[in-house]
Amino acid sequence: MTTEQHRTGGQILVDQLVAQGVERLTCVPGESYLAVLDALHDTKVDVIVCRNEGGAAMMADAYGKLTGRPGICFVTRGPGATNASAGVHIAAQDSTPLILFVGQVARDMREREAFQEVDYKSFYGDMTKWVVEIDDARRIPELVARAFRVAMQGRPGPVVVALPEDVLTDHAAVADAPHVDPVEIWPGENQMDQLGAMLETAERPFVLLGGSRWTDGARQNLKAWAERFDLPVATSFRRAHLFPSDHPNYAGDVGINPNPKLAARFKNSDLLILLGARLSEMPSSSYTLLDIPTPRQKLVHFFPDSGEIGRIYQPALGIQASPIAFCEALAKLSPRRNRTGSAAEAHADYLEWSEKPNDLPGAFQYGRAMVWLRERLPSDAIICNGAGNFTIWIHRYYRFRGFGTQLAPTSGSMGYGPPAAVMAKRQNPDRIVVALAGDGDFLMNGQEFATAVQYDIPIIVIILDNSMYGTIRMHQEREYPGRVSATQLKNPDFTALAKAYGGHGERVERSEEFAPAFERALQSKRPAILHCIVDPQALTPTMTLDAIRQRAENSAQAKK
Ligand SMILES: Cc1ncc(C[n+]2csc(CCOP(=O)(O)OP(=O)(O)O)c2C)c(N)n1
Repeated sequence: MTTEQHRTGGQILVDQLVAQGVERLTCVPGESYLAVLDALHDTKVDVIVCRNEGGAAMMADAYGKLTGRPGICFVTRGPGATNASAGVHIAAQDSTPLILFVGQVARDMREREAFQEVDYKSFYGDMTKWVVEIDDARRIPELVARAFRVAMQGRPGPVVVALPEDVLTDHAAVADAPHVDPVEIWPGENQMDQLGAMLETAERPFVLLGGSRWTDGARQNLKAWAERFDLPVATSFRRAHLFPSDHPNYAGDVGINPNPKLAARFKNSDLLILLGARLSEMPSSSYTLLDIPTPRQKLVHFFPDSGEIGRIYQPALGIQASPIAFCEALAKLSPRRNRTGSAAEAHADYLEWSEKPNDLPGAFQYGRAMVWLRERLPSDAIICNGAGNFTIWIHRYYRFRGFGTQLAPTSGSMGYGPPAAVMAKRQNPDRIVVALAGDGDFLMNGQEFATAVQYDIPIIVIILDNSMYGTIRMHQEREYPGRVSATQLKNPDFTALAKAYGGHGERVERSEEFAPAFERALQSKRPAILHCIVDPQALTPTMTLDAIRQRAENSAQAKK
């Protein structure tokens, strides 16, 4: 819609969102952007009002991950903006398109440290792709269209748009900007020929997928290519949904403490193809999997932004291309010799590693619950989580099959699961959406359970309660055995909390209680919490708390 009638800045802004196809957004209201809230009143945009800006921004990140279009989040100035930074940082490290609209003090008050004034360029400058403060209502269409493009184009990421209060109440006559789509970046033909030649001579090729800008179609093309060349394909930390785990070429998840056989296969490859992945600290086992700056194996790095190519690892062949484009180009590559790659062997290693969790101390076996979930949940169920040791079981024992089924921060931020689940279920009301959360993790953004109740969004939150910040306790026991400091938690009764919020709540103390409790949660058709009691000894799938402490004490003793 192009209109040049007089509108308020708030109306112009909301019309730009509608022009960009925004169907829903998240916010915590503030007096700094009332004119936007007023303009939203007359639209069909689904406005999800949240309880904390961190949760609101994480929901927007989840929208960006699910759709590839920017998640939109509105917050007020000052404390609203600083709270939201939790989600903005995730979007930055996870390469998620997101636009955070922030209220700002009126133009004539700037630079006085007016009420809740923040200099957004310096606060957000290092964490985002672009920060802009719109100081003329007539420029809203231009700058909002650019914000969408910047958020999606190249390597996606967050953009912050600051809105001085009086710009939003100003009137202007200005035309709307057109709908924008990110430019696809195509690999050159000679680059694809070079890749083809490298594949012909490679004996131990290995493919690692990661990053954003993927689509189901890109994944299909990639699968067909991997099958033709018999390539083992692994996924990067928290990107497991980029390849079906039940596919015979799937080699597993290169995350924290990967399968040693997978790490060895990775290291011993002679041709390593990174598709969309950055291979940052977590998936590279703290930068030990690949030599820096020159890997021993021939490295081919596809990435949608040339700024990332050769940033850490100097590739033999760098190709700037977006996943849709490069996967389409892969369709043209066919093997010229009969290949007997190592895909089947890699998949067998993966199955062996991920099949059966060990039993650990405690009446509730989290590992068994995870295996039950992987068998019970349909392939399109969406699994969300934040950070903590409880996620190790998800990465290792759950099998992500459908595209877009994993919503988890590669940035390792706690508190992501519940808000991400709210957005995932709002977007996909017919799919099962489960958030797994540690007891510490849940209370980082557990307030968004109220949002699920408010909008009748029946997510299921599974809380793994071991009465501590377990991950940090694990590190503490390794570095300072027996000196427990600031890692113990006294938790609320999460079942009662779920009920107090207006949801369904159940306590699970024994393994056999889990399945029926999950089914009842599903049948309740209400937001639900399953409060699962985990023995503090069950700290990792392979080592108890005591064993970790003992090992650290022994090695300290040996050093004396
Ligand atoms: C926002 C944020 N704050 C702090 C941390 C550091 N941190 C990583 S894991 C963790 C503990 C998680 O505890 P919990 O959720 O109870 O899960 P557990 O490790 O016990 O399974 C902490 C504090 C973080 N990753 N993110």
